[in-house]
Amino acid sequence: MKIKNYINGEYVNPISNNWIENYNPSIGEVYGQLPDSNSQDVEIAYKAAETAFQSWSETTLDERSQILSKIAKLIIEKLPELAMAEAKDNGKPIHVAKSIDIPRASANFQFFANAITQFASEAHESVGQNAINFTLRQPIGVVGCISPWNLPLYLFTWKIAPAIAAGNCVVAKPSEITPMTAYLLGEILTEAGLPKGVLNIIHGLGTTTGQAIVEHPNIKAISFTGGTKTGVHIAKVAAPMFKKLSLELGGKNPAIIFSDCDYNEMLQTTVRSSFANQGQICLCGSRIFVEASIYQKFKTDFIAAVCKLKVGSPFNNNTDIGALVSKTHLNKVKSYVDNAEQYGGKVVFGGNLVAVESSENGYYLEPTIIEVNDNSCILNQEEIFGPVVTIMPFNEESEVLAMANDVSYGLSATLWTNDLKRTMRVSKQLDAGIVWVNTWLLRDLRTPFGGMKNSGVGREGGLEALRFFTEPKNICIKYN
Ligand code: TXE
Repeated sequence: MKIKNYINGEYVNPISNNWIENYNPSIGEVYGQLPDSNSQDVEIAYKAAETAFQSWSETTLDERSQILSKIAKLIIEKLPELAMAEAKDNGKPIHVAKSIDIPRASANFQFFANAITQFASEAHESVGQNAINFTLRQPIGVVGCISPWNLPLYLFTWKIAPAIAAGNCVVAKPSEITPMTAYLLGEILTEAGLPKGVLNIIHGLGTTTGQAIVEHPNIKAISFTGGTKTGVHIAKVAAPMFKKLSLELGGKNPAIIFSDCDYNEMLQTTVRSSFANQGQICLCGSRIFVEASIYQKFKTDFIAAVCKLKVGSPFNNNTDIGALVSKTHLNKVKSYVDNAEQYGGKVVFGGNLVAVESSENGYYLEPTIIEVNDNSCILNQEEIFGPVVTIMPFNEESEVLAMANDVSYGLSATLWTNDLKRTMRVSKQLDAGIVWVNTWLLRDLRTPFGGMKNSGVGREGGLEALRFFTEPKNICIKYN
């Protein structure tokens, strides 16, 4: 199975005719190839986007909205095929792809199909000066969207939908580790009648294809989701060209549990916030702080609940934890577990590789709980990004706040308490772009999404995304 680039509305081979192997992580085997695109392919994609821009930027909002809605509908029509492709490419349980990833990809298009019809800008009357100012929000031109492997179609569409809704043309690159659903999206774009060149999907490595997009002098904005190290690199390359940048990077999110919370709901949700998608979500709560008075009970109950999670093939409907995305990633995650003791932690549950029947070479790891007693340890400071969490007791609100914030990241935080005053006090002081109180990953697509500190710059979602993908121009008109 050969994946191709989607440029100017056509599937094409890479110029070099070089290919990269694509793995099925659930069995640890190569099952296809994807283009190893270079800067020439990026240039062709750029040219197609540039050519399409004038006409696309002048389409009516209604027309754009209808095409985006059509894409959303077609994604739902092809849900079984897309979910199967996502599970095979990424290792996630197929029921998760069916109920979360693919519906959300569709929702991203539908949301921005609606949002663009409601997008408005400001006007300012210069009182006493006989002048009126208004802000014209124009599309930027050709923009670059680069996405990661953990939620492949979900995060890819979260960028490209607002970009095209706002009237831009796009050169987009999905992760080379999970290219399949972005490839399949090409057919949907054609079927929905998206004009040629508006969205070009190009495959390849980050260091070549991704780098060529970021380096391209006429691609004027980059929306990136991925690792913090890559984000730092992209920021350095883009800064001298003054590109607009939206960077959604890693997280090391605290889950703070006070004894007055609704215990059962907290327990159930904490299992999910720890291990959903094999723990490979930047929003997972990977540092769990529990008030000392309920710590021992929590530890016992949490272990008992996690013990019930089934590690298995993504294609079994009763699988809770599928395969990790790649061998390299599995090795990275496992090395934290293997070195847990040296890092000051104690594995209290899990930690072993799992040999799944008839998929013995797949990349499976038990959900793992590590008890720590010092927030400054590596296990609490570095993003592990797998089915591994740490647990630790605390005594005081001020103490847990200090620990929650004592980390280089600032993406999200989860707070469990029924005390309203504490909710506000703690939420205001947390270094996080998103705080969930008594819930986790409850998403409203209108809200700003993104992080502080090393978790990135800029916000996606709702009007924030449409503002990012447009250039504000103030027009001042004097009258007598
Ligand atoms: O991500 P990369 P990796 C974290 C997680 C993980 C670590 C590394 O901790 O272990 O990052 O993962 C493209 N110019 N997250 O190495 O490399 C790349 O091709 C332009 C958190 O897999 O950042 C892919 O499309 N693009 C994260 C995308 O960047 C480049 C989700 C992301 O890959 C590039 C994933 C370059 N020089 C990992 N180098 C989250 N925030 O959710 C790479 N890319």
